[in-house]
Amino acid sequence: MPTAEATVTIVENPSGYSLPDSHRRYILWSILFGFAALAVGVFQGFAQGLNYAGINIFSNFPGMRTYYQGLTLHAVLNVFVFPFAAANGWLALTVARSLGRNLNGFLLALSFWLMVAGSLFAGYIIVVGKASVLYTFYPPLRAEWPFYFGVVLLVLSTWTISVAQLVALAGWKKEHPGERIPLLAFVSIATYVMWDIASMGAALEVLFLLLPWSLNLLPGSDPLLSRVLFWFTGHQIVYYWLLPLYVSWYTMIPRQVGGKLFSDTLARIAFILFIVLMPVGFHHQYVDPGVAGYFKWAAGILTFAIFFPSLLTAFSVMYALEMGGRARGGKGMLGWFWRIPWGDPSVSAQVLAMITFLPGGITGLMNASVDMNLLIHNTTFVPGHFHMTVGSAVALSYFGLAYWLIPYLTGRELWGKRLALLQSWLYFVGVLIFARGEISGGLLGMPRRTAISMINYAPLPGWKLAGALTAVGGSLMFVAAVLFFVVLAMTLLAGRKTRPVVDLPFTSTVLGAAPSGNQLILDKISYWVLLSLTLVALVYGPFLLTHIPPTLSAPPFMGY
Ligand code: HEM
Ligand SMILES: [Cu+2]
Repeated sequence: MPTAEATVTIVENPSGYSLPDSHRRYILWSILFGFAALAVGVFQGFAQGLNYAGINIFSNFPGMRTYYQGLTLHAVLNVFVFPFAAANGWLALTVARSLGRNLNGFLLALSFWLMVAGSLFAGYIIVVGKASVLYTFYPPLRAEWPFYFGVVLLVLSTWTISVAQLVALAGWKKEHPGERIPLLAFVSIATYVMWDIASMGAALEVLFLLLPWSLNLLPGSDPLLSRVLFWFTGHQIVYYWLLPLYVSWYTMIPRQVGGKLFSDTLARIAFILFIVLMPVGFHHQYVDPGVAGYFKWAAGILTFAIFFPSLLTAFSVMYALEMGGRARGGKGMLGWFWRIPWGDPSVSAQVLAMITFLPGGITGLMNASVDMNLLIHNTTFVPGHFHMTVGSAVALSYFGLAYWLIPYLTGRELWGKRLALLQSWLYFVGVLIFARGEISGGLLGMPRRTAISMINYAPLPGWKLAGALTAVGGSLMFVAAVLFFVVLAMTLLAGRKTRPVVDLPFTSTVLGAAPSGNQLILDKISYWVLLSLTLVALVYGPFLLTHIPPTLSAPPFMGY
């Protein structure tokens, strides 16, 4: 095993960094705000799971008019507000800590309030039943303007954090000419830079097509162009959900399990690939008319390329887990696995999330295959897949992250460690049962986005078992999520005060970054952005050139 120590640290100045209280507060509030959104979202999820077993409880929720209203709320809260707010807090902290340099306090505050305002606008109009357009908001379905306005504010909130990060990086570079960017800052900033490019599609769609349309300033909508712009963002958003947890898996988990990160360079390359391999959104449109086969194949191939950085990640993480397990006495091919610190709820939640991510990733490859996709498109296979990715790899990892991060940010010890452990296992078992139900149902044609408890046609044989498993697994996930919120609330209210606060658990590296030579190019983020934009132009340019100007002729539909 190579033993060369890292030549460049994961963080600048590993000793003595202090986070001003006002910054700490905004970071904490941002993360808590995300969890609060999730708390509301999982109630809807519970109702949706039961729906697939033919049990209708959502009609009894106060103010709930249709199944779609709840489904919109579930997804907007769970995949927009929750991951945006949590990432804003988490990756603001990692950049500040790793550069040893505080982010701009005004921008931190601005980002938080934009998040709150955006959630209020979008949340209000969904709750009053005037924006049941699902989180994909495809025209000609039309929401009232506060929905689109809210979405704009949510995205602006994330861009504000990105600006704050880049300003801090520029300041750091001035004081450290020619030095490598500390790894933790690099991966955190790369995540946001990736998202800055990725969010352009939806930003253009909402600002120039949907928002003016909802204000009756445009004669109609262009469904095809809107879908193309949406999925440009809609694919890559999954990495904006996921990479903040990769930051934890690469730079924190190795330390937490008693191992080390294998290679600084490999980690940087993985994040760079996520920036470069941007334009694959067409793989969500395999069955869309109006998109030529060329685009679909280009997206299909690039999608398989994007699996490569995921394999790099799997390798790095397993290396660290094995190293940690062996250091704790694990022997043989797999004996180390049982020796990683399973008693630490932060570790157990995140490792269980990683395990769930394996079938999550594999089912993703199935979605991405042109021919397989025809079988499973718009069936429950799809939510089966993504509750193992965003619903677990992301959500369950955030639970694990919270188990040390909330004590770090509040100076209060984690309350109910055993409950936290139980919670992570329950969620893990729940999601596997849930996904088994959804996936098997999907293969039998069980439709997603359907109030199946209210249909007036007979379900196909096989849907019954699939639906029951969905409901049982979903209910376990729901209970587990509630337990998480109990642990979180009790930690905030009743956790024992511990001062002094310890540092972030960042890892050291087996193979560190080279301080000079070819590798310096890895840190030139602008090069990778340029490469990414070139690919985007190649894949999306021909479509846009033939499609623009848009045909704004579809009349609005508001049948909810
Ligand atoms: C208690 C845990 C949860 C349960 C029981 C649950 C259940 C469900 C079910 C049954 C559906 C499919 C509804 C349909 O197609 O008609 C669904 C959709 C969805 N869920 Fe969850 N979910 C949970 C947590 C989560 C989490 C943690 C996330 C993300 C972080 C998430 C994100 C989504 C999204 C994006 C959709 C798609 C909505 C759409 O098709 O428009 N869910 N959920
Ligand atoms: Cu995708």
